[in-house]
Order: sequence, then C-alpha cells, then structure tokens
Amino acid sequence: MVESKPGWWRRLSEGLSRTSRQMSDQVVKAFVARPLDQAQLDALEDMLIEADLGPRAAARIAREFGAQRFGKACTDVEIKEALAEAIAAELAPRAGRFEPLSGPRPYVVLFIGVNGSGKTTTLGKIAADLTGRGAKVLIAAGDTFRAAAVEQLKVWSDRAGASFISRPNGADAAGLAFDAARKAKDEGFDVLLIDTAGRLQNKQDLMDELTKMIRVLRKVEPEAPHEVLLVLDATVGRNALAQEDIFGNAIGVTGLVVTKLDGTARGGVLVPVAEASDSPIKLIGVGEGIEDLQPFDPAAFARSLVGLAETSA
Ligand SMILES: Nc1nc2c(ncn2[C@@H]2O[C@H](COP(=O)(O)OP(=O)(O)O)[C@@H](O)[C@H]2O)c(=O)[nH]1
Ligand SMILES: [Mg+2]
Repeated sequence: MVESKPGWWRRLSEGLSRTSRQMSDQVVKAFVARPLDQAQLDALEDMLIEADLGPRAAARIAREFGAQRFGKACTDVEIKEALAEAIAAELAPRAGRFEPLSGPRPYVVLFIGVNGSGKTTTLGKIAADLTGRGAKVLIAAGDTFRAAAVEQLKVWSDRAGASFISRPNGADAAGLAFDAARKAKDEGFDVLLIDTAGRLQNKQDLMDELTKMIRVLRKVEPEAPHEVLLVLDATVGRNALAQEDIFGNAIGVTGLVVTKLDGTARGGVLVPVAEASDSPIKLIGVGEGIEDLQPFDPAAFARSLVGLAETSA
C-alpha cells in the first residue's frame, strides 16, 4: 500500500481543516456544556448533513449519540470523540487496502474517472511512493486523447524515476496498454500504472475504450488489471456518486480513491460515497503535493474530520 510518510497526520488534518473548522465551530456553538436535548440533537444532525454525510448516516449518528448522551452535559471534546467514533464505525466496513507490491508481478493498475478528478496526479503520487520503496515501475500514458495529458504524466514519471511509455496524440489506447503490459512482463517490472482518458467524444466511446484496454491487457496477463482504481473528486460532493454508478457498472472497479478532500468543507461526503459504493475506499488525496496521498484509515480520517488530535490523551 502507499506508505504513510512522516508528517502524515499533519497533512491529513490540514487537508481536512476546512471541514473540521466548520464542524468544530458548530459543535462549540450548539453544545456549550448544557444537558443534551432534542434541539441540540437536531442541530447535530443538520451539521452532519451540511458536512455532506448524507441524511441516513446523519440520522443514525445523531440517534446513536442521543442514546448515549441524552440529558447529560458534555464538553466539546467529548462530543467530538463520540462523533469521530460514530463516523469511523460508518466507514470501517468500507475501507480497503491498496497493496501493489504484495500481488503478482507485474501488478497492473488502471486509473479511471472523469476529467479533472485527479487520475494523473494520483498515479504520479503512487509511482513516487513505489519507486521510493525500490520498486521498478512502468507508467503508461493511456490518456492519448489530449497531448497535454501525456506531458503532465511525463513530468510525474521523471520526478518518480519511473519508466514511461506513450504514443502520439490520438493513438489507440488499447494498443498502448498491450505494449505496456508486454514490456512490463518482458523487462521484469514490479508494477505497471496505466493512466486513461476521462472523456472521449461521448460516454459510450469512453466505456468502449476502457473495456477494450482491459480485454487486450488480459491477452498478456490473464489476471490483469489487478486493480482498477476509480478516482473521485470530493469537491463535486454527492455528484461523485453518479460517477461511481457509471464507471462501476461498466468497468469492474476494485477500489476508490477520493481526492481533493483539502478543497472542500464537506469532507463528510466520504460517508455516503462509501455507503453507496460496491468497492472499498483505498486511498485519499489531501493535497496536490507528492506526499499528499494516503491509505484510507477510517479512524484517523474521522478524528481529523471533526478536528481532534491524532490519538485521545
Ligand atoms: N487540492 C488538491 N488538488 C488535487 C488533488 N488531486 C489532484 N488535484 C488537482 O486536480 C487537478 C486535476 O488533476 P489531474 O490529475 O490532472 O486529473 P485527471 O484529469 O483525472 O488526470 C490538478 O490541478 C491536480 O493538481 C488533491 O488531493 N488535492
Ligand atoms: Mg489526466
């Protein structure tokens, strides 16, 4: 899996600070050490909905919280602790691990998602993490639709010290995937990371291209791709759910990456996304930097989201 780098907690909590600031302010405002009553519970539920946790999870969490605390006065830290636990409990069954170095070699990873969701950036961050751990990484520039996409990926590839394979603009992405898989196999690469287009002339063309890429990969490696990561942009909020539907149904997604959690005050959107998804959340993006991709740790995420420190004292 992507390793947690030094300073990961700071990156996570800074990344989630837009959401946690908002939640903290509201917790303090709504619950200043008076016995918990129904009005406060309603305020809590509204706050969770505002942070995009979705009405169902918000109701469950508020109910659970009320069952434990009704009629008791509590400090803001106690409230946050209880909230973090409830949010983590919602997310825990929906977390998965991305472990490209524990699988077969070459381990083939396909990145899919709409334009701008963060596919190329996520791929670049993963490449850097893997080469940093001594893995031999090949990157395939499967977004042949836009010339700029290839250049952007090449920059990430050079930075990571990975090998790179591309084709001229407009070339067949499936052909490139095939050549990349052959090269990865023949030359003993540990991991093959394949970028894809987020948009073609229309949605059907894109789905056809992705299924064709998968089909030809399997001619080289019957088990490939070992991982299909769907990259979702948290700042689009619940619209991400629709993307999961489209890609999830057409292409077999094995894991989600939720990016740009630093760019929204509604980081709680992870909860309804996790709830609706058939595949687990494996990684989260909390910034544009090379180290701003993290394994998804529900407990750490939930604590950070409500503005708590790394561990309880
Ligand atoms: N703030 C922030 N920006 C991100 C994150 N991930 C990606 N981005 C930015 O989102 C934009 C689109 O990313 P890109 O990887 O090109 O998306 P793609 O079209 O899916 O390949 C770029 O400007 C990235 O720097 C993240 O976790 N946080
Ligand atoms: Mg891209």
